[in-house]
Amino acid sequence: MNLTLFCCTDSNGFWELLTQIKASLAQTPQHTHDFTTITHPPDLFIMRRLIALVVLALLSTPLWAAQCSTTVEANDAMRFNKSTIVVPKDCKTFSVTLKDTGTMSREAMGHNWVLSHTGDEGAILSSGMAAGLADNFVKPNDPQVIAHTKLIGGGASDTTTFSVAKLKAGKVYAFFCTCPGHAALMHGTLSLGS
Ligand SMILES: [Cu+2]
Repeated sequence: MNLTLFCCTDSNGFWELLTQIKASLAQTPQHTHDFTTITHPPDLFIMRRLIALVVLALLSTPLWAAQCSTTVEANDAMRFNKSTIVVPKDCKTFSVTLKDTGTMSREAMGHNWVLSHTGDEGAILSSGMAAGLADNFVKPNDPQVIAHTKLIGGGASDTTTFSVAKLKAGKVYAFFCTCPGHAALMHGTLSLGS
């Protein structure tokens, strides 16, 4: 079988590969039962070929596609499971899903995920505390907030999506939870990748 591995930038590669696979299968030599020689059992031969085809098909999938979303977990110990996020610059938008893996209620141990310029964090925490639980501890329409999820409790999740055009290369942004007292532990940085 003579298959060509396609460069990952060739979007037609997968279909061309399938065409080659089809042609190759048509040329598969017929195994006859000859009791004087030992040959592969036909089933094993076909199985090996199918496995090889699956591997080749996987190799031709678009591995270059940018990952334009991520999930951040928050827990009852007041922690995020990520401290850095890098946004691929090829993404038009980027989504962050906050997932609360704890069991405590939103009122007792609620968490959100808020993104801002690093210098704006203090003001956002203050105005968020004033806004209160009903507003997810984020001042409504706060221009300093680049993106934010709702405040969620154990078992819940929420997603926020923002335009990557809002991020500048070489700049470091802060993400944090604005539930009062949480940001000291629930804090990380986000930046635009190369
Ligand atoms: Cu929190």
